[in-house]
Amino acid sequence: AFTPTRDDRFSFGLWTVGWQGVDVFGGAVRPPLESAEAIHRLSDLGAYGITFHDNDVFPFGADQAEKERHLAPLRRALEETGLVVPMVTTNLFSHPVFRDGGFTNNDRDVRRFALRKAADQIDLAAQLGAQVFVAWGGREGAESGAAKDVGTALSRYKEAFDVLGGYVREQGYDLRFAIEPKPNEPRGDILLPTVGHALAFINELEHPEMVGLNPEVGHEEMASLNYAHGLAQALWHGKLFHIDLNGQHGPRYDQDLRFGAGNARGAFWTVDIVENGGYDGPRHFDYKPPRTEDLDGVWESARACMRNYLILREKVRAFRADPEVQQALEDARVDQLAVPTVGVGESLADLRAEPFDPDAAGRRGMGFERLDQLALEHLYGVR
Ligand code: 3MF
Ligand code: MG
Ligand code: MG
Ligand code: MG
Repeated sequence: AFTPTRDDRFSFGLWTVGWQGVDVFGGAVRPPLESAEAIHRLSDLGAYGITFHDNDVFPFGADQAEKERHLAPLRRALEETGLVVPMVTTNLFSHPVFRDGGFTNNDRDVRRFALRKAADQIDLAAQLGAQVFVAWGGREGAESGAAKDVGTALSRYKEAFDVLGGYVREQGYDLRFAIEPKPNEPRGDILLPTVGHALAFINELEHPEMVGLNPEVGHEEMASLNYAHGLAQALWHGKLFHIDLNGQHGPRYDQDLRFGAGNARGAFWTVDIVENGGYDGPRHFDYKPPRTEDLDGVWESARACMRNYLILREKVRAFRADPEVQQALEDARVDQLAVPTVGVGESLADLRAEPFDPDAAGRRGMGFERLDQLALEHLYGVR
């Protein structure tokens, strides 16, 4: 029952299953994974797409011929499997040249290089039919105070999106940008740390309609924020262009657990908003198979991301279809929130003239505990 099909539109970053386990305390625990192999395995498991950074596929500094040598097997695997590439992104964080970031590096020559590197990857995105270009500015930030003039850095950040957006328009590419917020790691503090910061930033761009968000579960939860609420607000602004699904236990390092592990209750509400909130993009996983795992464990965890999503989708559907839940929603007056507070033709004068007994209204309970218990019982599998 919980076997994914292409219609479920599950996608994975090549850097997820391809992560060799290099972390700050130790080196690789797994061999490198060829992109063609990853594509075939993910296809067999039921995914419909893959995503990648430029340097997940070809080395930093590769010339056109070397790029093509690495892209050829990827293109072939895509053809053989029918997998698509809904999103690509640029690595502006691994090479030492990006030690102080790309688009907001204090060094102007590095910023110019970062723009060229991103533009090259935009061309590839268009060639592969990707519709979303993710920008995770992991090295855009600081560890200390005076080192980064934040306002000026935001001006350069804006400049980057304006220039790259202009390029996409000039070329006539069907491509939109999605900013991926993260509060910290690898920088002590990263610019555009949350969904809210990024939403406000987008309003200052030359073409705000071209730029939206790619929120990640773990990144919002690292900031103790509610991911499902972040998605809901991004949707409300028409800005949910892409998502990074994974698992996280509270505010600590970026755990990148498989989806459904970590905050399971949060995952339930995440699936609820993804399924019912009007999002129609890929269900994209950005997780890391833990370092404990060999390659079998890698595929087990990739399978589990999709399986957990489908399990939760079934639970969410059962929750929404449950007549007792529908009654509890009504008792909780959730539907009444949709009624405008001031009626058509009314003014504040009408509200001022209205009789109201706050003490009586203050005695009304909201019934939310009953409603939430029903949700938990669906999640815990007893309903
Ligand atoms: C880091 C991330 C990134 C981004 C990726 C763009 C390496 O915490 O989440 O993964 O998701 O750069 O998609
Ligand atoms: Mg991440
Ligand atoms: Mg993460
Ligand atoms: Mg991510």
